[in-house]
Order: sequence, then structure tokens, then C-alpha cells
Amino acid sequence: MDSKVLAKKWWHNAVVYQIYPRSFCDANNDGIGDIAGIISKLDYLQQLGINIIWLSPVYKSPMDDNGYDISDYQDIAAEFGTLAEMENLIAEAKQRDIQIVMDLVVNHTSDEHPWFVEAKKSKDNPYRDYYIWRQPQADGSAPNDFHSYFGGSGWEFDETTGEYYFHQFSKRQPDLNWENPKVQTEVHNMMNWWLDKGIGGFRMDVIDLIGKEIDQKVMANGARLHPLLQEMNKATFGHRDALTVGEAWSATPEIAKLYSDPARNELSMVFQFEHITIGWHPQHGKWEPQAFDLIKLKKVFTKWQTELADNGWNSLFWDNHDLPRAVSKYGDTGEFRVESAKMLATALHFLKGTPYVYQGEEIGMTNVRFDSIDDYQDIESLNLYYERTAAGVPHEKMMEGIYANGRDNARTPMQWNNEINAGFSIAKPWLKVNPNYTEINVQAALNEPDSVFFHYQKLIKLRKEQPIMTYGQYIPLLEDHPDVFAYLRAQDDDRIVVINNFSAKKITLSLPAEVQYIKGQSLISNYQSHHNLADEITLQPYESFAVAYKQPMA
Ligand code: TEU
Ligand code: CA
Repeated sequence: MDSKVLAKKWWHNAVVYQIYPRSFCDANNDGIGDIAGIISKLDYLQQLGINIIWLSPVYKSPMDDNGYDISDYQDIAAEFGTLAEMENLIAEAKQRDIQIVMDLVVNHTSDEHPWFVEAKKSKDNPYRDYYIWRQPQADGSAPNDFHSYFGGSGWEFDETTGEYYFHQFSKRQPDLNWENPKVQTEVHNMMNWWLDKGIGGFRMDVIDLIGKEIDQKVMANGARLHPLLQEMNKATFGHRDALTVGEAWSATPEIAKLYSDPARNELSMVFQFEHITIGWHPQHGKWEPQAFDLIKLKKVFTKWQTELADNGWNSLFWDNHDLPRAVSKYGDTGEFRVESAKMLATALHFLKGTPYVYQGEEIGMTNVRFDSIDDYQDIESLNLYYERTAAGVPHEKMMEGIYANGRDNARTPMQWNNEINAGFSIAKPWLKVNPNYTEINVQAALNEPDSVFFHYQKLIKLRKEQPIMTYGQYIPLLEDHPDVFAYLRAQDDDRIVVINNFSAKKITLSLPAEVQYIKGQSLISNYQSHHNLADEITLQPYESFAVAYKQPMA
């Protein structure tokens, strides 16, 4: 029954907490979150029990894409603080047994990065080949019809040198040319500079795109991708026992194993997004969300749990700074907000892999519906709003797309208490606070022993106590049930059965033979505790629980 024994890693049973610095906590009251604000909340994160913080970019940047456009990789944006404060954050976190994982954004730089400023000067500038330039077509138009993820062409014309440069995101985020060995060395040196400062590893932005083959129109998973990652591993974090997670929207289980099979010396794991994109429209993507289909979602989880069971490692997440809030997408933001938020946490955290908690998820924060497009800040939402409405998409329809999947849903200020601006800042925040902060906030959660916060705290503690949660085999149950996500974890004769009602309905369920009449111990639940099971059970709306038991000898 046991899965192949993996060399144990310090991060195998860790839980990661993602911080979006602009929206976490504003210590100097300029309306923008900062590093001093993060330091002031480390005790709160220690109480939650997390061991790793993934810190979204804090580097110098003109903030065209909120820091995912970096102009100096080895300095801190003034609005976030100073290098000394960053070093203090690393030290203060370590004192609380928390490692800092930095965001590595090297598919592209900012157009204000000195490399690009130089590269634009002339065709024979020594930095020219740090980026991707092509001649215009005979009629002066762009080299090809590649479309940027943020709308418009992926090619921008540069008057000075009469050539186009390539950018997969905004035109102020020119793509780096990873075929240039100088670029590789620059990035490796920068990564070692940060590792020498005591960080615990890197989250790697759109890492699947660095191996692109422009002229063959291969953007992701190009032939050079994995050799580049193996060289990066060898030159930087490979001998440092660091956690590395690559953002790879194009990953399949096969490809994910190439990244995360320890024998290949590439990364610890990847973020894959199949459980996200199944809810998107095949052509119009996230702007025309599709009806939720639990059976489809379960199939995706079972595929990834099963295919990466023995070699490779999964990341587990519902939320991040680009995605809508899970309780709004899969749960209920009204009567059953707390129950559904807890259910989603249990359903995810008992799976095999490394769980990620996005700031605010631990208190059940929800999506937001701002009245006007002018209230939105996200470059992707704004660009696509104007591009799609100009192409005839009705305003209301596009706003529904933004309400459902826009990135600002995840970026409203963290809700610390029910005072002004939710305790995020005394000053007017850079993005409006979600008005439900009066009810949903950390202070209220800490004052309520049965809150979503303490549910996450318990799940994180259980993962440290129950090796089966980390290394146990995953076995799907009730795969065809339209409203219940149930599965087993198995290690030797230890078992955990996990049952989750994804609907607001009461459901009477015939239990699978494997778990009928088991006598066990309740590990966690969001209604009453369950220790022993019979042959059937009636689940309350969004009811969710996990029971540990011994497999009766055959
Ligand atoms: O995201 C990659 C990416 O494709 C998403 O930005 C995109 O929004 C997608 O539609 C998901 O909703 C990474 C970062 O996470 C994101 O914040 C950056 O904007 C992007 O790369 C460029 O650096
Ligand atoms: Ca600030």
C-alpha cells in the first residue's frame, strides 16, 4: 500500500502563506502595504502556524503590474521599504521558524530596468541581446500576430532602432532572451545574492515561458526550458536545500514530473492551474466563467494526486493574487460562509502535496463588486475591459467577468479589524476595502474560537502531527457524486477518510463499503465531530470532516 519512499524534505509537511505586500498591512499610513507592516504581523502568522511566507514582489518597480515588472532585482521599492527592512524581515521571520520565499520574476523585466534602457539605445548595444527584437514586416507591421496576455499585440515598436521588442505581458514588461548566456549568469548571480541573505527559496513567475522559441511560435515548454532549469538549479539553489515552486500554466502531470522529480534536479514543485481553467470558457477564458462542475473538478484532483503519487510533488491551492476568492467561487458568501470556507480548507489540506494559504483565505475573505470600472486597478482587468467592450462585449457582461474572475478580487486590503479601512491603514488605501470588513476581519476571527482562522490553525497543526497527511497514498471515493468530494489517505494500516459536501443542500449519502462501520477518531469537522461511521450519513450544507482509523486486518 505504501507509496515509494521519498527523501524527506523540510518543506514536505510545511504550509505556505502568500503575502501580496501592497494589500497586507500599511505601517506608515500612505495607503500602501509595506515590509514594516508585514513584520508587525509575524506573531499573527506564527499563531496561525505557517512555516513559509511566499512574498510577492517587493523589488524596485514602476508598478505597471504591481511589482511583477522589476527595474532592480537587488533593491526594494521605496513604497515597500528598504533593503535593511527586508533583511530584518528575513531575520524576524526566522526567529519565529518562518522561512521567506522570494518571487523570482525573470521571464521579463520592467522597461525601466537598466538592461532595457541600454538595449533600446542601439542595435549593437551590449545589452541589446538581453531582450527579443525582430524586424517589422515589409508593411511595417508587427513580426507576427502574437497577442499579449494583457491585451493587444505582444510586439511593441521601438522608434529609436526601428525594431519591435517582444512582451507576453504589458508593453512595459519586455521579455528577456534566455538564450543569451549573459542573461542566465546575471539571474543566477542575483539569485545567489538573495540566497546568501538567508531566504528559504523562490516562487518562479511564469517559469514555463523562459524556454520559448519565438520563431516557432512555441511560448511555453520550449526545448530549452528544462536544461535551463537544471543549469539554474546547479548554479544557485541546488546545493542549498531551498524550496522552489514554478508557476506553470501550461503544465500537465507528465510535464510536472519533469519539473519536480527529485532525480532531475530542477524544482521542488510547480503551480499548475487545471483545477482553475476548467471553470473558464474555451475561447473567452476567465471573462466568461462556466457553471461549476464538481465531478470535473474531482477528476482533475484525482489525476494530479495519482500521477504525481510516486515521483514528483503537488502544490495545493485555491487562491492567489491572480485568482478569485475560493469561498465566492466554490462556496457560499452568505448564510454558510464559515461552513463552506472550512469545507474548502479541509478538502484541500488533506490532499497530498504542499498547501498554500493566500492572505485573507484564513478568515474567509470574499470577492468584491465595485460599482465602477474606475474603482479597479489591475492592469489585466482594465486592459481587457476596454479591449473587449471595444470589440462589442456589453459592459454588464464584461463586469460580470471581472466580478467573477478579476484579479482585484484577491487584492482588496487585508481585513484586520472593523475600524477605518479595516485596520489596513489610516490613509485612503490604494484599492478600496471590501465593505464586508465590518463582519469579516482577523480581530473578529481571533475572538471566535470556532472561526475559520482556528480551523486553518488546526489543519496546519494536524499536518505536522500526521505523517499520513504528507506521505499517505490518495484513494478517490464516490467519484461520480455530483455534490460530495470524498477520498481516503492510506499509509500502512493507517487510514483517514475525508468527506466534503460542496453544496448548500442536506445530502443523505450511502457510504462506500471501505468506510462503512469504521471506528475511528475525529480529526476535524465543521459541524459535529464524527468518530464512528455507519452505512449511510446525512450531511449538513457544506458539511466536511476527516476521521482517522486503522484498516481492519483483511
Ligand atoms: O501570472 C501569470 C498569468 O498568466 C496571470 O497573470 C494571468 O492573470 C492569468 O490570466 C491568471 O489569471 C504571473 C503573476 O502571477 C501575475 O501576477 C503577473 O501579472 C504575471 O505573471 C506577469 O508577471
Ligand atoms: Ca505603506
